[in-house]
Amino acid sequence: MKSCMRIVDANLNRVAEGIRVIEDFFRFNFDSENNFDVKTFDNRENHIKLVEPPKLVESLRELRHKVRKSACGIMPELLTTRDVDGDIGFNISQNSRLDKREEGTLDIITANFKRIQEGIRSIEESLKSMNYYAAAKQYESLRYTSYNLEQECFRFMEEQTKKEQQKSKFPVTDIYCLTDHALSCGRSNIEVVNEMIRSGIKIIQYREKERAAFEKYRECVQIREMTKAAGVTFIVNDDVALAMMVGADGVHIGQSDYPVEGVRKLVGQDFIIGLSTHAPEEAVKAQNAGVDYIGVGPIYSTKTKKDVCSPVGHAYLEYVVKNISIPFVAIGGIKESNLHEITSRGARCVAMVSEITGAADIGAKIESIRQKINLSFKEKI
Ligand code: TZP
Ligand code: MG
Repeated sequence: MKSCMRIVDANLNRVAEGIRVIEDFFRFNFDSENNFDVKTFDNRENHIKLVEPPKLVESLRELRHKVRKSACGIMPELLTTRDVDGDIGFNISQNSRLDKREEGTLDIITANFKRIQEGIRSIEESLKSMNYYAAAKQYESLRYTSYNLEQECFRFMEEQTKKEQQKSKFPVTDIYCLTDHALSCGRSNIEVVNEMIRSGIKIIQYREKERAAFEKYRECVQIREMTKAAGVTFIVNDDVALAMMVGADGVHIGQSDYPVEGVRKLVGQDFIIGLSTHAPEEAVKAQNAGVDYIGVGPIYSTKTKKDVCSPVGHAYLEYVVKNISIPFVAIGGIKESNLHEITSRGARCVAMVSEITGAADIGAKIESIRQKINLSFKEKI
């Protein structure tokens, strides 16, 4: 009896604390209407009416109160049997790292819902063994409430993530392709771009150093048509005017080009601006200046870019993965053979020039790289 009371007491605290963690998350992350778009919460595809954060917080709060209240009949016994110092679980928990969370709030929400459900189940069983059958049934019903709430919270989070991804002008994708006629084994940029699009590439940059302006313009007009028809994001390297003239989606500039603030004035808010960066200070500055994505590199030495600085190595990539929240692409000397060194460090999007434009079979190369990237993400999960 005493041990069952201790189990109920410990689990009441565990469950209420678990609820509080989730409650606080929804309360403080979505504390104003600016942080979530109420109008979009009608998920028409699945005919599910999404529950908004204020209502979720209210329901969580109600559940927490019921968890506490349903045990008020045995509260005196619970407190007299409590023996924190005698709990062998404390030392075990202090010495374990099983509760270490991956970064990200989803992990915290998941773990705490599991804590709530497991805790309630434990309360139910102990109450039953002490013959508090009616109370056990009350807890059973609270456990079912928590299953529903878990689903509602996750639906909301999923929708929120989708919205955020849509807000970002940079596509969620794995490979960022660039052109380079000199490294395309005699194929034209148009042929190469065509292969890239056929292989499902979602973002392509026109990068051509050795061409006259008019020739570049002609190619870009054609690539714009092709990418538009395929729903592929089209970026032009270096030349803001050319990017705007051909109606590209964005421009990619370097550290010694016109400053981001100036370019933004020209291109407007809806245009993508990408910026090459080589060091933490440049990444932070780029993020603050409102660029839409950064290039991170050159990771390795490369012959493709002539005016290139020394390789930045893995340390800078690791810095960006950890500290920068805007999209980024790793670039410079990346091949299928060293790809794993990049993706295993958390890079989601990899930019390659020669490895893809120079491949005998561009489609097969992309497919093979893509498979390796997918495998690497699965390893991380
Ligand atoms: N910016 C930094 S390195 C680089 C650019 C455009 C060239 C990358 O080419 P490759 O062939 O993938 O090494
Ligand atoms: Mg440049």
